[in-house]
Amino acid sequence: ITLKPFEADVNLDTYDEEQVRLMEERCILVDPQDKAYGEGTKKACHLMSNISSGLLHRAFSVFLFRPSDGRLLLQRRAAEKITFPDMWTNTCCSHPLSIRAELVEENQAEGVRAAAIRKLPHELGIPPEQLHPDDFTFLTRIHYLAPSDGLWGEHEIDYILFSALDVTLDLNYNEVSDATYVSREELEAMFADPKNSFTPWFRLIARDLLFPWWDDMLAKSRLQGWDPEKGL
Ligand code: DMA
Ligand code: MN
Repeated sequence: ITLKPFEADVNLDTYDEEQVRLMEERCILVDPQDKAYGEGTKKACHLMSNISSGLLHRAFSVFLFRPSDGRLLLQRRAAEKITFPDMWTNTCCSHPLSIRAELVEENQAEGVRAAAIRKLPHELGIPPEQLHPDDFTFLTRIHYLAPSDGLWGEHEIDYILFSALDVTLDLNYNEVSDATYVSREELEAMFADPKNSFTPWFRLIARDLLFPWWDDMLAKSRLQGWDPEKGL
């Protein structure tokens, strides 16, 4: 047999059929300076054998807050997910694909914001008409590596997007088993309970970045007059 570059001969038969299909998506390969240089399948990008050789791709993490009370929307990843199943995490994470609309780096990461608007309906069933690119603020990028199990892991330049937006939910249970809005105190109580497990990137962002931004947002007169365009 001949293997495509980076493809390992990994048997996916034991995994969920739909999640295996999604492993054929084309992710954007980047260097550590986030310069895009090519594409690789989602499967190739998430194999630890490739990650250990330095393979890195572009991703995004959405943090969506409810304007009425400033609570953050969390999701619990479905048992069907191949990487990091059953873990609680931020509102929505995925990858911009190697397609023209999602490769656009200008205009405050336009391509990544387009990818977020594609995935929020897919994972959480948010009607697309409730989502507009201008409602998402690109805050920063983080570079991180985290193993999931022996075989799979993450190695990404992750774009962090914030939004304060009223949405309706209709969960895709192949992606998400539960979703809940939490205050800062409720999130800290969840972190303190050993029965809950969390994705490594959400723990990292919560530890280093989330709370000051969240506090800032709440402080700006309980979200009144907060303008996502102006950032935080
Ligand atoms: C990948 O998320 C992105 C980050 C920031 C870890 P994911 O595994 O939920 O991707 P997808 O929803 O496309 O499976
Ligand atoms: Mn990834």
